[in-house]
Amino acid sequence: MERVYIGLGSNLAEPLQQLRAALDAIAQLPQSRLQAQSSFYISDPLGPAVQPRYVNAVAALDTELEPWQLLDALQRIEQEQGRVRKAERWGPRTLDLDILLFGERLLDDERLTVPHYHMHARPFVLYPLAELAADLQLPDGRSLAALLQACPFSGLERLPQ
Ligand code: A4P
Ligand code: MG
Repeated sequence: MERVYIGLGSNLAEPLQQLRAALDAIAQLPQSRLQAQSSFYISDPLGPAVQPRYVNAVAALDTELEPWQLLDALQRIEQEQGRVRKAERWGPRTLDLDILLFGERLLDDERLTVPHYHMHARPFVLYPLAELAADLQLPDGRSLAALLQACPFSGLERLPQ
């Protein structure tokens, strides 16, 4: 079993329900056990686009799946409930599932970059992650605590459980 952290995000079509449904689907994954989920956090969209606010969360999963199998499974979940997209190109998303960390692995191929390339400076990733693993060390040796110190909580709103 390896410990995986998955980042969840949605800003369309009842984001909270999207994340809850995604967590249910993740809990059903084969050879895997959903161990914990963070609170839900609301934040303004990162990036230039004008779009609704996001709801984000992080899940901790123990799995025997290989990273590429897990990515396939997460993309299936995105498609099943999420990515009913219109023609619009840079629009908001119903569901985004990112593999943040996969055990101690460092991966970089055409499908998968782990640790996720955006996680180090995003409050809506780091703060929910810290709820689940405050003492976490990243495979590159950096501590989550150090990343948090450089990443103010500002703009995040934590929803009550
Ligand atoms: N891919 C590579 N590495 C990974 C990984 N570690 N986990 C590849 C998952 N996928 C990975 O993904 C595109 C490709 O990335 C996949 O086919 C996979 O092979 P995608 O989900 O279709 O694309 P995306 O999510 O639109 O792109 P990206 O760059 O992940 O978007 P971002 O940067 O995550 O932006 N603001 C707030 N407040 N909260 C948010 O959650 N999210 C975004 C999305 C923008 N602003 C936001 C939020
Ligand atoms: Mg993504």
